[in-house]
Amino acid sequence: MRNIDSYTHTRGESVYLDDIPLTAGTLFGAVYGSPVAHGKILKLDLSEAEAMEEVVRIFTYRDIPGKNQIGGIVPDEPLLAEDEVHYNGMPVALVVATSVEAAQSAVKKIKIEVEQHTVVTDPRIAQKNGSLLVPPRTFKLGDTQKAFESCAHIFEGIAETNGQEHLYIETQGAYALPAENAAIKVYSSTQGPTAVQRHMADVLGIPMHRIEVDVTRLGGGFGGKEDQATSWAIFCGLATYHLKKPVKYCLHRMEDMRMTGKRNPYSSDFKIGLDKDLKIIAYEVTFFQNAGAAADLSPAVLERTLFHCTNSYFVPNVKATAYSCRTNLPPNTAFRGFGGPQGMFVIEAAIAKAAEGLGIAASEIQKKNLIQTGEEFSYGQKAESEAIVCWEKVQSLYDVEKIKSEINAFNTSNTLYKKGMSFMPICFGISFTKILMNQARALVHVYTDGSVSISTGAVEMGQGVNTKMLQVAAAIFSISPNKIKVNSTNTYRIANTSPTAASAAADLNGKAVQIACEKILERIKAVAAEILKCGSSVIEINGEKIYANKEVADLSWDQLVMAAYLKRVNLSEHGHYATPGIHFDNTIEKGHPFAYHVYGTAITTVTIDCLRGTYEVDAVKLVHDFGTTMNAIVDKGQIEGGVVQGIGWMTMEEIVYDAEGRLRSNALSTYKVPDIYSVPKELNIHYLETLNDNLAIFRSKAVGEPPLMYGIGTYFALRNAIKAFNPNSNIGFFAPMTPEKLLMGLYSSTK
Ligand code: MTE
Ligand code: LUZ
Ligand code: MOS
Repeated sequence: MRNIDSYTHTRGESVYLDDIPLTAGTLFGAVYGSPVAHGKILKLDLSEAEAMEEVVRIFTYRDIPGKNQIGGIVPDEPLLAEDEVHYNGMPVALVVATSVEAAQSAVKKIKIEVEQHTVVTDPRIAQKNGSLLVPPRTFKLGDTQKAFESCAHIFEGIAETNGQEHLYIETQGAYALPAENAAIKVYSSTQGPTAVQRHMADVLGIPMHRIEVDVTRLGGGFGGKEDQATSWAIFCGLATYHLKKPVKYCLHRMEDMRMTGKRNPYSSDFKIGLDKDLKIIAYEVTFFQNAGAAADLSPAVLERTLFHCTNSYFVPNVKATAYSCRTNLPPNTAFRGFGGPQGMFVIEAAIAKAAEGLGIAASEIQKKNLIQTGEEFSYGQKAESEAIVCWEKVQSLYDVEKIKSEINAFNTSNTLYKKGMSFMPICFGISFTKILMNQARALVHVYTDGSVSISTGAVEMGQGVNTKMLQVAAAIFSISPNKIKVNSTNTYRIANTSPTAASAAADLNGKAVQIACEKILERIKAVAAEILKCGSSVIEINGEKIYANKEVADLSWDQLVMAAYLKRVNLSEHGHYATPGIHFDNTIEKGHPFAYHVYGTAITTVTIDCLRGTYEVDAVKLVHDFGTTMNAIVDKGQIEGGVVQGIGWMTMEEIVYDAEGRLRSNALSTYKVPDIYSVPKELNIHYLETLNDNLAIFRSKAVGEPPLMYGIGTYFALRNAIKAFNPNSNIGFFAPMTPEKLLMGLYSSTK
């Protein structure tokens, strides 16, 4: 089934925040962000801005009626700076004016005096200074120290990954409207409607039931709106609270890039030990996460880095330590993969280093260490593994031997162009690592004409979750999708939602829809049994027709629904689902945190131009573990988008902050994202259908985040191409592999 939004998307009729018709009297907000990254505010001069005729009011922290606090995991983030600033762009004041232009120009008239303090942008320096957001964490399995003694080969090194700008097409924004009895309705471009509601209630000092958050869809979120949509909504809410007027604020792209956090950059130390048969015996890793100036979601991101630090390999002795380091950058945050990709890059670097040291292909080590069913991850969960199946399927399906010999032939006959290839196995755990977040609710109404409406806590952001919700209801009731409508995500209809994140929205909300539909169906079937004078158990509904004892009855779905209504049967249901069987004890860092894992393997081939340092991705060919996909088209879109986003992170997207903590890559002219030319010339996806039971909705495994990690393969394919040109290149493991870095790598030498 096609994405239900495709019709309105292609006609330009889909409604995003900025498409909501404005109510008369709407005012416009703009935030004044600190011009320096660290210091003490000595003086804030608003006078010139306030004197502007179009300026209605300028708010500072003094205008906050409740708590000046929006920290989610750690309460360490004020909505508006009080007497200190901790990053360039940190909100200091909110201007509200009669037009967008006036608000923006008033912001430019605000003056500030700041006593500047030392700016730290490097997580290793922050760690040395003892500047951590939360205490460090260590995951341990076996005894690495002892194991290293018996290793035939040991390799050590450093690996670094940079951040990544979310670059959702729709920037952050919100629109707040006053409602009666001092309530506020907020349209917000957020993945977490409840987070907006809860934090706004705290900041305004009012109960949550007075705040209605409504989300139709996002023009992309990618994690950037899991936590960081909140402040913009509260700014609008704060102004509405005081002025009793509708207030809207959609960020300009450059404001968004400057003021919001990105994927957490990491710098890491690794040490890997192998035996003579290339089995990885021991792995030690220390992660220095660049968290930025406040915790935001970074401690949770850090946790997932630890969970995925051995990727899809079984390593019997692991010691992984992670530091969440406070720096003077905007608080970094969730981004597709949520720390997983950062952890996986490091073990892939370790394996590449070992392979180069031993003069073999990395795949020799990779394939020998793939995790098997029953083997244990460092956090105690036993694998139900598809790692080897995916790996072997890739070999046979895509004729890897032929690809290898073609690359060798190409590299022998070309001096200024080289090709490289890599294998990238992935393994990603599905569930929020915070157990309590793994719950969801859905509200299903069947109307008297037989049509159905669904509301859930899931937010549509392009990933097609609404289409999947609709499919669930259509399948359970066995009615046409045309009879069903999925509504906006609204905190008055669905309460206490977890954010749409962790790739788990379709599973959690889909199961809640299933539960609600099944309950209604049971009641409707009882009515059919009464009408047809038979037992409920012999009633079946199929394609809107009612069957009793396999015989079609003279009763349609629509008629049956009406009959149920006339009998005063409840045609609505509120379903609740909580993932069973998951647990984690962080005092010992062991448990069973994930409902299941998603596996896959990609082969990537690239060609590099050894004069210019430019490159092309020739092909990404992959085998992906879908369980049993419930929507092959939607899932294909997720894989394609994820792969290209991963390639962008690994090759061209380069976030640059200067020593003063100022973002230099602050526009699309200075920050390169993948475009149509960056898409691999060939992208083959094989749907591995696995029949094992799992906790996914209709056994269709979560697909949102995992494919991003295939992009890591491009980095290593490029590296192999460099080595084909210059085996002595001393290029390290520093992503992204920009053309500049690649060119330097080609002509560098260890000798
Ligand atoms: N796909 C699109 N088109 N837009 C997005 O913003 N976000 C990704 C992924 N795919 C995203 C996307 C991220 S970060 C997550 S966690 C999942 O979608 C969330 O949706 P799901 O739980 O329904 O998979
Ligand atoms: N968000 C979150 C996530 O709060 N917890 C998670 O475990 C997670 N995982 C992936 C993406 N977002
Ligand atoms: Mo996705 S990083 O869980 O929003």
